[in-house]
Amino acid sequence: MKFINTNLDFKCGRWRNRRILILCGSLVTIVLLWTNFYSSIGSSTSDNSWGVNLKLAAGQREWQDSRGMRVVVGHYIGPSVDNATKEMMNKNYFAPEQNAGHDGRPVEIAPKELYLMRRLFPLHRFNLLASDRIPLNRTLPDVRRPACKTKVYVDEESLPEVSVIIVFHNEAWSTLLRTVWSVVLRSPHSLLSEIILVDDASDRDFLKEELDKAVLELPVPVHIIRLKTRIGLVGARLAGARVAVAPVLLFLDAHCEAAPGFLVPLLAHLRVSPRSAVCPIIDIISDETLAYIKSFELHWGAFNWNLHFRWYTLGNSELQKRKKDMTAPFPSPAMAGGLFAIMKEYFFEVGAYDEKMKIWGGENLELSFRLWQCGGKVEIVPCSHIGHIFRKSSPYSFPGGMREILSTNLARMALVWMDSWVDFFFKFNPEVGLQARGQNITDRLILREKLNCKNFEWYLKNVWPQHFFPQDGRFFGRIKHSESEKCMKKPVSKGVLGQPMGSATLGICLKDEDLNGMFVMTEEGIIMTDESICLDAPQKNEFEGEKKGAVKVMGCSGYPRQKWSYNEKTYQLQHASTGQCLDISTSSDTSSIVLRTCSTEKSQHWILDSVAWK
Ligand code: UD2
Ligand code: MN
Repeated sequence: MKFINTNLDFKCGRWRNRRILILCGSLVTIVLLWTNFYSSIGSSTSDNSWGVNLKLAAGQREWQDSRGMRVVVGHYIGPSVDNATKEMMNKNYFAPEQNAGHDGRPVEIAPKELYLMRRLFPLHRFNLLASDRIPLNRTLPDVRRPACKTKVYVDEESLPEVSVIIVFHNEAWSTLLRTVWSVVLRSPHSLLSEIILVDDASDRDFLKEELDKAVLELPVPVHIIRLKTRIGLVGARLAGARVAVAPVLLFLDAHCEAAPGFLVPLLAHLRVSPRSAVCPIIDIISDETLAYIKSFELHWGAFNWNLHFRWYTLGNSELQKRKKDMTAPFPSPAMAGGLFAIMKEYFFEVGAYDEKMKIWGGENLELSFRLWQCGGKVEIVPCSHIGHIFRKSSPYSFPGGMREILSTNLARMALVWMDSWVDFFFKFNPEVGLQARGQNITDRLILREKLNCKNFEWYLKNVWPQHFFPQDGRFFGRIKHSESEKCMKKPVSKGVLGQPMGSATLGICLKDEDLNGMFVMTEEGIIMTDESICLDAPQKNEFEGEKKGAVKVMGCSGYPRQKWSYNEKTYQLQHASTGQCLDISTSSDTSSIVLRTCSTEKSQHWILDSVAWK
């Protein structure tokens, strides 16, 4: 797996590390772990935050990455605001200090204020005290690649204008208004028609008249739409989109900060690619310190077997394509969901959103599948950067129950777009399958028909050929070591991307309904499993010393060292680039998997034990 050098410089020291970003500053050390961000439905083993820190909170799990760095991944514990009084919730704590958070730097909280900081944190599940110190117009580092800074866009003045749509439910004053100000301060005003704020039935006092007054100070038209009852982000975004006057819609979460030069590259790309949802690189605003942190650029968005959104490193073939022009927009199988621009006319033509998706979740994959399958695209524009506060848990309520809502949204999306793979999804996530019963998806199926959309098999094959889902012609099931009757097992420790990584080992064979025990073998001989991890062994010339013959499980790269072939007669699994066979190590008690010269030894017998996936 390849990691990029992110060259962070926050003035308090320079750190270059290929695998982790360590942010200096007195308060925290942050290990960035790009993972998914929403709850694993029905599973307590979910790992689902975007940004990660080192403090363990209730309901969080912890792993060591392969270098022993501790990483913590939270999950959606919401709802509720722990012990917050009504008075606390309704108070606006905004009290900016001139240079706080200047240039995207972390905010330091004095020891005597730590108590207050901790009291306020649960209100929004980010450091409200820090956010409320930072002026609305703080400066940010220009994190773009040098080639992006000098890139010339033809006919910039004649780009289509944009309506920016920001939906919120009980957002903090400082983050909401900093989102708005960052857009205003960093956009050419000739291209910015309006900003539409859609209040999804917030109940905080300061989001009423006080907000009405505050937006009057802005030098561009800002409209506020107030929804009477809470409907969730899909309904709220639609309410904004319907009244937008500009040809382009730009959706943003309510806790973003647009970075220098973010707008023109998005609009310029829509001009050449009008049937596309174009996404910026989403940088990280730390939930602990509010520092602005440049994020990885060599990733694209997709999802795992449980349909949780994930960032994965680009494989070798995509990297080669991107290397030709690192400023060029590139396709992505899926979008994160919150930050994208799209032509208004096309957005409605392609079916906008599924209005029956309530509150939060699932709409990002639904839109991504629909775009790709119905002749459109999802693309990432690497010259556009916008920061977002990634939280480890959701601060607001999910009326009707979080699991029910998420399961319903995901079930609707899968039923409409995923064809045979809906069976795979429901089979291994029965609680989502349960929620699928009684869903009326007729409207969406008519839309799919009307738009003459392609099927999910086409999507997987063409948009995401590196996918690790089962499909016809691929083996799916357990890989069993015949002599010991044990099965190949995924390592529990996680690497920087949140993907399991480490030595390949054997463990007890898991049941048919347990996805953790399943592997896929492709026709090309790649042995892979959930989270885009592959069975990997070094090339011959790398075989030296103690690591001799070590077989690992790590991020799929597309390199020959991850190719294997299975001989049905001899039961051997042979490594393509070394010609050696998969065996187990007798010296260790953990039954690790190794490569050895192929022989007639029974310890080299493996059974590909198929499990039905649909
Ligand atoms: C991500 C997306 C988010 C959305 C979500 C899946 C990014 C950066 N964020 O989660 O946009 O696609 O995945 O649904 O890609 N909100 C309402 N009403 C509600 C709930 C939320 O208006 O009932 C607002 C909320 O105030 C925020 C936006 O919707 O401005 C997104 O919610 P989030 O920030 O909790 O979602 P996030 O970033 O975890
Ligand atoms: Mn968000």
